[in-house]
Amino acid sequence: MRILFATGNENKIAEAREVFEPLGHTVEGLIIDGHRPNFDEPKDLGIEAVAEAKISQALALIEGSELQGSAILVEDSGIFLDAFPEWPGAESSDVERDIGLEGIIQRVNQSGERGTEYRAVAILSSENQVWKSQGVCRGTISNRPLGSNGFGYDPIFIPDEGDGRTFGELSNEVKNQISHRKKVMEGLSNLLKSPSR
Ligand code: ITT
Repeated sequence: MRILFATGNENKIAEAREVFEPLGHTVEGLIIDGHRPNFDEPKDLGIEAVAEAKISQALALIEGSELQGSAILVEDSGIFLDAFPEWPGAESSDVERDIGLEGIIQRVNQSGERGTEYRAVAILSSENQVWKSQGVCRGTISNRPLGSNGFGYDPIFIPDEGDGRTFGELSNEVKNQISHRKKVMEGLSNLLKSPSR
């Protein structure tokens, strides 16, 4: 299946490829009139609502074009700090921009609670069928940013399933074995393989 991923984040595309390509699918960014489309995101309603909003807008955009009927993938994700329920969540990229990773570490230090998780919701739609999946990756927030691999919060995220290093320090290969994105994309690929399809 040729999957068009409606995202402006190249890292997400690379991570989705790692899961889908070994299964014989291709993944590329959705481009309309030469541009990655921008979507209205109801961030106050959470990542699942944002993913739902992205898929309906993406499907509306390709209706009537030569892309109609293509497999469209969307994903919304964020980091959730145990100390602050549902925060930053769907606002993760805005909060990262506004207070930075140091600002996050400061708040975590003040709270004394270092537990956290990445969550992702992905939706795939093809030929009037829709599949939805969720992925979670538990971890703790480090005392300082370490490493430059990955993106976003990776330099301060120490996955429980790792060896004590941050995702920023671990290779993309290791991240892609245990991350929320790996889990959410694997969930979708399992649904695609299931006999009910
Ligand atoms: P699209 O909406 O265009 O797909 P985006 O980067 O804006 O791309 P989101 O709205 O889903 O993506 O926001 C995800 C944010 O959550 C991202 O910018 C990071 O701040 C954080 N995040 C999610 N997954 C992450 C990961 O694997 N590593 C590091 N940070 C991540």
